[in-house]
Amino acid sequence: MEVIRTQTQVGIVGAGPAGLVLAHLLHALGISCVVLEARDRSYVEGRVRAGVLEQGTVDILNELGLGDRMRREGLTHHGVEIGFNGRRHHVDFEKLVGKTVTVYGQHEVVKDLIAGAHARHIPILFDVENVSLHDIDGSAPSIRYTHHGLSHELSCDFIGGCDGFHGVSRPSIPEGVLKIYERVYPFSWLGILAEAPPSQDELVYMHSDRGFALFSMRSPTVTRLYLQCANETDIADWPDERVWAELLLRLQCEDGWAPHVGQIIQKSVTPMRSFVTEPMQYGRLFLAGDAAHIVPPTGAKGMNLAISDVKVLSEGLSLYYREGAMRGLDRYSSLCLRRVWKAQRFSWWMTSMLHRMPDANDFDHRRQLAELDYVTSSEAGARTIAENYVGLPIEGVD
Ligand code: RFL
Ligand code: PHB
Repeated sequence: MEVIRTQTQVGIVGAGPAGLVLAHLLHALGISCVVLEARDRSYVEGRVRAGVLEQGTVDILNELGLGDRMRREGLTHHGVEIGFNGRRHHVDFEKLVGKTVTVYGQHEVVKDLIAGAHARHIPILFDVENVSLHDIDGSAPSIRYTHHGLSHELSCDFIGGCDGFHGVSRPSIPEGVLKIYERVYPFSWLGILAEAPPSQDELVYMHSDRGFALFSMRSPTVTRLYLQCANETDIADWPDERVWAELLLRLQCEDGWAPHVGQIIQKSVTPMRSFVTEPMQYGRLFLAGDAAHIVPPTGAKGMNLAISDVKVLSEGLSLYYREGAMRGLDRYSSLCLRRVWKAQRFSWWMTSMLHRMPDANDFDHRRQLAELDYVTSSEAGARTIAENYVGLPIEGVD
């Protein structure tokens, strides 16, 4: 079959937050790119996932001129609440570390990024199939794919592997090159979106004897809630009434606070995993976001890490195209991994502190309660949550 050959400077696989932000950062630097996405636009724009943006993420979106709707519709949160033994305790980010976070759905970010890409004529091809990477260890890599039944080959200088945990980029690296670090947790999260106004304006991370629950939100009319559940959970066993009954039991507080109940409009089960691949680069392929690392969602770090990775990558590419220097790209993996491991540590720690561990004995549980008591009653304890939750600084390549 005839192959249609095209060329760009950076080929990007995946139109999630990592791939789309990378495309915008490169466009702003005058570097050409093409984004290849396996799914269709409405699927990508409708995928309900993360909701908390660190200040650094908000700054990047604003600097790219993509923050208008986020500034209008996003909710600024000055802290979170940590609950246990029927009481909620406020962790005041603004007071402790002088920063805030913004609650704005990942799929809203993705919609803004795609609309912005169209307005700026940044090419995104949806519905591509049979994506494969070639010559990634040489100086002229390429990406082959089919689109609307036609075969294509995209030649490029570099490839951004932004295709998530199940993509083709990571498996394209020869065996034996990468070291994988992994932990799978003995529980999952059942998440819902509900048409109910949030009953308070901060998130609540609640440890209860029945398991963890999280109260979050998406807008003044939509609440987002999660429940710790068993790994083999079949969503069919969780009709709406059971979900609400369990949420109310876990979240109930001595002061009478509870979430407002409403129509459930989305329900899904997410397994929990910590995963890091080292290095995040092979030859001219750079892995970014979930393609390189996964965190359990308890620390709200996944999308933020995806965006900080591509910020570092764009700086390395900028140095290359401005000065012909590889030094930024050579530091990409080690710079990202320093931050990634700290986010891994925080996400693992929040997960361990807040969930009921199926194999924990009474001693473990009392220690867990003491830890919750410590971080909510000591300023030093609360500050470590605040500093990590709002996001550690993103180091520059130079
Ligand atoms: P994505 O978003 O998975 O995007 C990858 C894209 O690549 C496409 N793709 C391919 N394209 C072409 N060819 C192929 N062969 C391809 N294979 C795959 C996919 O279709 C997809 O469009 O990865 P990216 O960009 O690295 O972004 C990562 C984030 O999506 C993820 O880390 C977060 O959603 C994690 N996460 C959270 N992160 C936060 O920062 N804050 C949060 O509050 C937060 N909460 C969450 C979360 C994730 C959750 N779930 C569902 C896993 C809450 C939940 C419940
Ligand atoms: C969400 O609103 O989806 C959310 C918030 C905080 C988390 C995870 C998910 O830690």
